[in-house]
Amino acid sequence: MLNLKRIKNGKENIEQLKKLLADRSGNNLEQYRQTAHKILEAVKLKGDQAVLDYTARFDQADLSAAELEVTAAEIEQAFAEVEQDFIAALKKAAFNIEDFHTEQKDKSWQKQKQPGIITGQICRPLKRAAVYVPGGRAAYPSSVLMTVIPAKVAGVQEIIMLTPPDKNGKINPVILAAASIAGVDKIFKVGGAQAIAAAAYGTATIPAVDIIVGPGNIYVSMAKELVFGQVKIDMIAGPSEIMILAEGSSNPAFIAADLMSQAEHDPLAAAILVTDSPELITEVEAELNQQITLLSKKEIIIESLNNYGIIIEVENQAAALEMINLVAPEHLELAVENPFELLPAVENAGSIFLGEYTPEPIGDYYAGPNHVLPTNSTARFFSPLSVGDFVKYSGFMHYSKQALVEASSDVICLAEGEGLTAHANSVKVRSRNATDLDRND
Ligand code: HSO
Ligand code: ZN
Repeated sequence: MLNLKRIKNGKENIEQLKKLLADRSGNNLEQYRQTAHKILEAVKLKGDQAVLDYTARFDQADLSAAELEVTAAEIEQAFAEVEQDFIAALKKAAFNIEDFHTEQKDKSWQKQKQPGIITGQICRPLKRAAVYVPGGRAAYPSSVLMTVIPAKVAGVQEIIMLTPPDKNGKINPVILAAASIAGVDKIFKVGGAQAIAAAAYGTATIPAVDIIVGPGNIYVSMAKELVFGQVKIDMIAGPSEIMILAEGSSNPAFIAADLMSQAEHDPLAAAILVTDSPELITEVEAELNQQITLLSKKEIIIESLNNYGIIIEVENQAAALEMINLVAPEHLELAVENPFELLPAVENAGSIFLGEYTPEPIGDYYAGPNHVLPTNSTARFFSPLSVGDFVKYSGFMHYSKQALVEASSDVICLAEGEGLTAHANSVKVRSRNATDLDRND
């Protein structure tokens, strides 16, 4: 039933594999981009009215502007509808995520390089952030925690959430509960490109923000790309990926289970095993076929594994690590006995899971590191969502009169070298005045 692709160590095979993974995002995006553009323009022009019209058309929810914002009563009602155990688990996860992200906080600093010269950097939170939460199948309360908590830790003053309503104008109660636990300030019932437009440009009801984060469908992704520059955005996430490095002594049941844990997200998700043990490969394949019978998302997993399930057989661990760095997977499990020994050799991976008892889902939900991660080989240069995404920096400097005089000949030389005599003059008028230093120093 399951038929994963088998490839052998070799650069040309890896290039082919990377192409297979990259092609998952599809090539014909132009028509989505155009639709997103049309929606952005309409919301820019007509504000709330356009938001309400699109919500009626795409979500079949008839709302007035006054009904766009979720009320305190609706949140209270949501808590009443969600299981107590689920709330308690969300709170524990939120605690771990906050604890982890607190370590990421950056500080402002200044230093006196020499008498009369101070340089420094101010780190400030962005004022307003919007977190997008998709509706339907991909509405994950864990993603609410992962996107809101870093903003909170950064000190963002106002965090709004945007999420599409169902046709009765309701929001999934677990999403509301997670938003409240994470500390969202306002929640608006709007989804799709119209939500991104509202947050980028602002409407009478929805405030314009400085950054929009969170995954969404293709229209949301296109809209985010189009408003980039008007506001900041996080990366555009593609279908999920997991890569597992295993050895002969690894437990095949664990590996099969973890490959399928990511495959269940999306028929386009990719699951890759890399190992130097042919015996393990046979055992993992047997486990996959056995375990799948028990899983509720069988169809998705089968489609995903048959198209993007890949087993790479390598000669040794060094070759496996080379493959990993070439693929730059979103999630990497080092399901080996001494994972910490291999860690320094991992250059490209979004999130790394060390040891057989650290399955990927512990990171999806609970351990603390962020699960909004770079996909599609972009872990080569992108990072997980972090507190750093919600802050900005200003540099600053101070020169005393004497320090400026001392630097003046260099600066004048550089300015004149660029042909910018007004720049040179701005230094000259001061150093000329300052030659009589004992006057007021
Ligand atoms: N593995 C997904 C995140 C997620 N998993 C949410 C379960 N819920 C992308 O990192
Ligand atoms: Zn997941």
